[in-house]
Amino acid sequence: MPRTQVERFSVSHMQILDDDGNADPELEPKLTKEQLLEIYRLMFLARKQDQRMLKLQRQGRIGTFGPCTGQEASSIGPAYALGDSDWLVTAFRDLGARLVRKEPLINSLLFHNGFEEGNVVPDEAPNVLPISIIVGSQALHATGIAYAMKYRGEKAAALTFFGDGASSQGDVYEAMNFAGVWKAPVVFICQNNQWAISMPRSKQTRAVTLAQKAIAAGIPGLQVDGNDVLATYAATKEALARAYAGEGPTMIEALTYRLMMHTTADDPRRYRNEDEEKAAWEKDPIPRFRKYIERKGIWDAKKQAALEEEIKGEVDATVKEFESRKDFQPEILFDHVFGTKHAEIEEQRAQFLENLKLKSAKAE
Ligand SMILES: Cc1ncc(C[n+]2csc(CCOP(=O)(O)OP(=O)(O)O)c2C)c(N)n1
Ligand SMILES: [Mg+2]
Repeated sequence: MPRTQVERFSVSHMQILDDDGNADPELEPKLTKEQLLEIYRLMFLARKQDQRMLKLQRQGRIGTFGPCTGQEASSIGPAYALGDSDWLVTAFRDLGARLVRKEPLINSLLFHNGFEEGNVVPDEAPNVLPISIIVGSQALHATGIAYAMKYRGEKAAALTFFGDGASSQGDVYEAMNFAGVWKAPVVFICQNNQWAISMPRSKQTRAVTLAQKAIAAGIPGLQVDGNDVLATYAATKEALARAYAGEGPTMIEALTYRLMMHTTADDPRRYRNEDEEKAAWEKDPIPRFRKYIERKGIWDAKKQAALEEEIKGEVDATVKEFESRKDFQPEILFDHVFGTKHAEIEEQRAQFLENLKLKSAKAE
């Protein structure tokens, strides 16, 4: 019997802004001047907070964290596409996305100093899950949330981020596969930043793209220029429209680069060369988007100077507030496990508080 072709697949790539900040007029999303400036501000704020956190960590004033520098477009564009009823489910390098959803800036300092308060998302930050450190697990949470929303008949979606390394985890495939089967309204964003700690993309998988992993799950997959905030926004908007219409999940591979170290406990000079980093800095998403808004005539050097001043003030004030806080409650981690009180959790809380007392008595 001759072999017959039963299916054919392809993966497309989308880019809207070129390296010089020129947009393709046919693909350019319809964002107002205010929205464009808000996106730029958020990108700039995430960058400045990241830089400050690196200094604070080096001075021993906060703990380990994973810098997001270079990934502002792949994190902020998708989050900016969300509606208020949608959920954001992130890993540990998504400060930008969390700021879009109005998580207070101080949470990043609290969380990365080990205070559980940094995990508490206030009511004004709509539908944001705590940071997930377990690589890839958050994809399952997003599918679960999306399935629940579908079950309840809510017209909303869940957006989740994971890395190139996480794309090799079973959790991520299982999340995409189940979301496909259930037609759950999820948008999966794979931030392919070329590195998983010291593991380069070339050794991660022989797959030519990561977007093609969607094919095995039977869901649409697309690759976008992850340093082009218009492309990450537009691709996510499209995926969300499909999700709201009951057409199920989408996976987007956003090509970007981790410009800094994996975390502050890592030294990338031991495993990658400076030429590669230099080339990646040339593709920094922030100057590229700045050129775009300058070309539009809505941004200039004077506005930039004012923004830098304003953001410096905001970051300074946040650090000051963080360092003056003394009212931490280590046991609040037991407060949000279930929606209602649970006997076993309360028992654990009592034990935990008892142990804390013993520890501090020993220390005295
Ligand atoms: C299940 C699990 N395995 C290992 C780790 C340790 N770890 C933390 S980040 C990381 C690499 C993640 O790479 P990637 O998914 O590409 O995300 P990136 O750090 O580049 O944002 C590893 C192995 C972990 N946190 N969880
Ligand atoms: Mg990575």
